[in-house]
Amino acid sequence: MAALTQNKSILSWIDEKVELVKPDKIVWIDGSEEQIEALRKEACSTGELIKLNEELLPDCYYHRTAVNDVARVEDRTLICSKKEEDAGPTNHWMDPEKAYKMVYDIARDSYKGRTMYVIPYSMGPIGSPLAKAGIELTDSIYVVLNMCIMTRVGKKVLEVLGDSNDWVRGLHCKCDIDAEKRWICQFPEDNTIISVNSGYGGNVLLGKKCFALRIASYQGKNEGWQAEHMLILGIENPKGEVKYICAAFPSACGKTNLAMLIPPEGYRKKGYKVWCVGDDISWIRKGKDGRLYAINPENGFFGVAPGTNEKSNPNALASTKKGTIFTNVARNLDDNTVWWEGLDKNPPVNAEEWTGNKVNGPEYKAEGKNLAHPNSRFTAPAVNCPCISSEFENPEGVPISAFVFGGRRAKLAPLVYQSRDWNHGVFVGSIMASETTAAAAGAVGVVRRDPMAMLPFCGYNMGDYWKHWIEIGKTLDPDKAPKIFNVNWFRKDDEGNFMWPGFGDNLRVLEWILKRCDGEVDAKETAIGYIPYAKDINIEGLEGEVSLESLESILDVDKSLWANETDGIAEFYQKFGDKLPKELADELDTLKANLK
Ligand code: GTP
Ligand code: SPV
Ligand code: MN
Repeated sequence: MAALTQNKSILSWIDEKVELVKPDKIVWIDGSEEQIEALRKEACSTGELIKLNEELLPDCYYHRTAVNDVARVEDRTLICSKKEEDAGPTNHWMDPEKAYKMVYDIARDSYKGRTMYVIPYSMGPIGSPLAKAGIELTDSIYVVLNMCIMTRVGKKVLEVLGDSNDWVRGLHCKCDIDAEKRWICQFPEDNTIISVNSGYGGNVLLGKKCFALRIASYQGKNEGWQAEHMLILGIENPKGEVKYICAAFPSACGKTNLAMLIPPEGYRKKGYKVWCVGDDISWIRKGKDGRLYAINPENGFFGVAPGTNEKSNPNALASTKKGTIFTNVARNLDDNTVWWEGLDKNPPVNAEEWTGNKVNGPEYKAEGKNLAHPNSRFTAPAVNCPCISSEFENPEGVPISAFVFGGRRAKLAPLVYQSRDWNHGVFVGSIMASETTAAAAGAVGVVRRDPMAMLPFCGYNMGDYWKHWIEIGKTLDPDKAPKIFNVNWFRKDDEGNFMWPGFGDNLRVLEWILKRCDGEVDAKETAIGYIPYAKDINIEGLEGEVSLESLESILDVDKSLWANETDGIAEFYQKFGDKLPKELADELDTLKANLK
């Protein structure tokens, strides 16, 4: 098939890779509906995809990954900078020369008998000053179809790119899905990503975590902008004014849910609305007016299925009703639809669990087993979302009023607190910790440090990344800089129950955050920052779920627990040696002094 571009840097790079992997043929993805439809048909004919009920779920497909390949693999995800120090103590590093040799040896000849798909894609609205292009080569139709939902794909991307060399190289080879030979390598200094032996989302949709976070965070450091693991939502008040918040939570800790929340009834009646700009990644840059602006570089949602239902996230559920690919959920064989834990209380009787075995759903559940994998996902077009923001395609992005950090902490972290200023806010982000989830392979529920929710996604030394945050702050007029907060929807009581209802009710906390940004409400100064007075969080309509006393207890700052925490922070900080910005060391000293 003829190439879709004359760009020499692209053509010569593809030639090299063709020589390496030896495909039978090459197909350029032009972004046309006809081509996409033909690929869906082909994938169905080989069993790679299963077409779902056309009436109930039009244009929706089902896919299963290998059972050993259901999540990101952090210990096989490498940052291959020339110097180990540039990857830093929180990344797995390999010398680039050694890494290229290792993955090329695995990739060599691996496309024999297969097709090479060339996907030109844009992260961000095509032509936006904040957007960037990439080319992904893959031997998987599933990857092509997911990329066509998650990014802007096709000819137009190449037209806008022209002869430029500023694009990210991505080579994905399924190989044999051998977990022992699975590697996800980022070469930030070469704008290159190579992924072998996986077929799971974050490992193979190279525009997402690999480019839009790992490579882009490195680019942002050099070019004066930021790539963050943050959702973007707009909150419209009854006067019709919209303010935007970016929030960073670790994987499977509530970004998609917060980004699309439905306001509680009392708020809806007053005229509050929430608009979703993005659910996972933000690219952020200072605008002409001196404020920070964010775009969502993605074009779809790769969301966690379990727990998504009509009550928790109706907008996400609605987004999955057409043109969606479901991965590793369960199938209802009676009507050829999908099911997952937390969708409803009726697991299908005639079911196929996520690995493909036919089971009786209710009986299977009674044995305590899951029908869907805990990290099963939907890939849904952003345009499907009923609350998608009118600014979603705005090439300039939206102005940010607040940054919110948050994690899953059963104890310690209060429902919400505000930092004293920018540098203290950077400190608050840097000391984030959260219980691990099924989004990455490994143990679940273990508390680990996850600064800015970027632990698995920062493409360079985290100490330099913190410095970059501090430097950005210096360029901002304090009146225009976003205010920085921390939230925790996951505090538990001694019986292990969540103390805060979460989901739509999180708007009650966001309202306090916006009031703080506008200087409309007082707060209590504590050792860790500003905490709301309980009376200032609106709990009207939450009768029976949250009392003023229980609210007070989730807002509580336990000094002895926090004193313990400072030991953990100090130990973590120590890993960074002289890469730790002095500003953060000073903030830690201040916190310790405040806790005395
Ligand atoms: P990634 O796509 O992996 O980056 O995840 P995410 O941060 O978008 O997480 P998501 O919104 O998909 O939520 C993950 C899980 O957290 C789901 O099972 C949700 O039901 C649960 N969850 C989300 N928000 C809340 C909340 O406010 N309270 C509680 N208790 N659970 C929540
Ligand atoms: C995450 O794990 O944070 C995700 C899913 O958003 S993945 O694309 O697999 O990274
Ligand atoms: Mn994510």
